[in-house]
Amino acid sequence: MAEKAIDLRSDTVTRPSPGMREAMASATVGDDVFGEDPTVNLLQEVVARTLGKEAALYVPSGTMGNQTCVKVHTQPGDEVICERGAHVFNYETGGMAFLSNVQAHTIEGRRGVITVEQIKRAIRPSVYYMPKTRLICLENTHNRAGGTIYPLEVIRKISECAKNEKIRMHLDGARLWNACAATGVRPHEYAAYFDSVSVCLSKGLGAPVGTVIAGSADFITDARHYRKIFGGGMRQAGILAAAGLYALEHNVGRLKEDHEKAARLADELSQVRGFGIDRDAVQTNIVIIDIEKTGKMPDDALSLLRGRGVLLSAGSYSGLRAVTHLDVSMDEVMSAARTIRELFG
Ligand code: TLP
Repeated sequence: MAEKAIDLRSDTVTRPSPGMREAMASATVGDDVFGEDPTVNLLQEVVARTLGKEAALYVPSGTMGNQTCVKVHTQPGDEVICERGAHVFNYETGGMAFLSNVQAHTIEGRRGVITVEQIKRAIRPSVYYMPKTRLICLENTHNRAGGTIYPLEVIRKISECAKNEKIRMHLDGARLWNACAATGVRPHEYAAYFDSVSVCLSKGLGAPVGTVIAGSADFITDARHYRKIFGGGMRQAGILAAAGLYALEHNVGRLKEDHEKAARLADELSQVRGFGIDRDAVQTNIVIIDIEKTGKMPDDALSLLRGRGVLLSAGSYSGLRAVTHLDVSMDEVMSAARTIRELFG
């Protein structure tokens, strides 16, 4: 393998920069289970304000963020509507069933986007022998669809329908920052249509740990209760929250660079024979490559690439995923593209 691998497996692989580490080392801390960590409190205030919500809560991971929100919104036996490729359904180890005893009602979207018409058809009539449709979870950007952006107008229509039907709305906004960077829509404009929002600091923003969930003050009171039950009550967490504050201050403005890298990578790889790339789905920092026509299995392709110092991850049943982030330069991305073209072209 080459000396330093070019790691495009995920934007979660970034390491804290010297500036971020300094901010962490000098953070003022207290016991956050007592609500006494000033840095955690500040992070929560900043994110609540950014999302236009009354309150926010710092949790260790995106998974805990989503699962805590699902738990607060639902009762056992309820049904949660989400897209078929949703992270909350596919990659959270069955957490909705395990922790909240709810079932998912999945709908196949187009590039991860489900419409209000599809949702209307999925909402259960209120008949005693059917589950109650309690929650709609949307994901923006949509990871598995390739970092695609949810159009604000579609969200508005879904939210109007949800209000009429008294169904709650949750946003898995692990990469909401990318959607905002690409569209110019502000975080609070997206968040306004949701009862709860989960945003990650440890993806494109480069913090080592952390997610913040936001909602009404009452919602966050309940969420704090479940965070503790789920083992997410941390003590001097300000050390970590400081990285989140640093990330919000320094790393939001540069996300467009990651999008440019993904676009260039997609352009290069679209020329490889047998590679299927839905170029219109490359809207932010993720490129999904369907390799079925190359006759190679994803695992074999991944280990071939690994041998040449390029790390990708499995993107879908027949595909690979490349994610750009702040720890890979445009030059490295182009070098990875050359290697991939050499191996498969
Ligand atoms: N996604 C990870 C993997 O789990 C697939 C990645 O490498 O992209 N929501 C979305 C949309 C996510 O993409 C992720 C992480 C999460 C939630 C969960 O976040 P963590 O990993 O912090 O639990």
